[in-house]
Amino acid sequence: MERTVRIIGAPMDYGANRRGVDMGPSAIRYADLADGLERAGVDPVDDGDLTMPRAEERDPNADQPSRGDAKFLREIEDVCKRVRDRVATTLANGEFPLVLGGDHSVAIGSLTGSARDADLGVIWFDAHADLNTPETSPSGNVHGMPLAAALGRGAFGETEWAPAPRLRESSIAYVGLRSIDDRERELIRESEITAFTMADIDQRGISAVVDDALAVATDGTDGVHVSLDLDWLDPKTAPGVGTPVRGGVTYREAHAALETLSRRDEAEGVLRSMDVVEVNPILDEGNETATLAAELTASTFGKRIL
Ligand code: B3U
Ligand code: MN
Ligand code: MN
Repeated sequence: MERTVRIIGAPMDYGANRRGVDMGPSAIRYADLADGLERAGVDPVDDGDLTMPRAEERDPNADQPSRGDAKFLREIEDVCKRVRDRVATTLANGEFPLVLGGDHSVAIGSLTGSARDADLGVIWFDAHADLNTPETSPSGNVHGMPLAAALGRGAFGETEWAPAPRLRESSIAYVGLRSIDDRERELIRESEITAFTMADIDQRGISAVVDDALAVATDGTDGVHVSLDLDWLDPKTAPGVGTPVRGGVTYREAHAALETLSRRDEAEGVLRSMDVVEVNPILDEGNETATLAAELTASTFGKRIL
């Protein structure tokens, strides 16, 4: 039986420092996502977009955490709870949830939903570590905090909605880090998270690194969540992102990484949920970043050259 992939659009930009990522779901759909998924051999079902007020209509500081700074926290909580419930329901129905962001704070919803009824492994493809808490964040932007939120770190630990019930640090692997804040560096070192930086990819090659990330995320877990932040790629290949950082993975490395996941999934069914985030069509050139996002997603579900 074909696998059903349920597309959940979350056009939210409350967590980013620049407007525009709210158009990400439209741009990725426009780039033939559904067609790519069909070619990959899965059955895409589009749930449409969650509705949410525009950021301009809201006060970013209406609801502040118990400590530190986190903008639009009330709005992000509202969206992430809905993403969480959609993701959990999709999984309960035996389908695969694919969340389209939106800024990376939607991952709080994907992670809490996917880790509701399963011990969850995570592979985090990103230039950034997204491990700031409201107390350590240099910006107050929640897209720099989703992993900390899902781990219940700092002020997030006092909320009922942010911590993911069955997510352990030791089941999380970063791939491709290259922009880490000083405080985050300490947090990563003190944590049990496994971090593969761009230097690891340079030295060992992308496939070996992804194999190791898979080993971390599958060890003692029931399934793996893939979080794909498009700023993981080099800005020459993916210019349409809010916070580009030079020195990212190439087009070929990105495809090789996701095909490595796909091959393992084909053999053992390890993948459970995915989000694709931080596509900013305003900053893009000819929708190329959204097109790349759609292609990489198709690769993850098994689309091959031959
Ligand atoms: N670490 C910085 C910058 C950042 C994180 N994620 C993105 N940018 N996209 C922060 O603001 O937390
Ligand atoms: Mn991110
Ligand atoms: Mn990033």
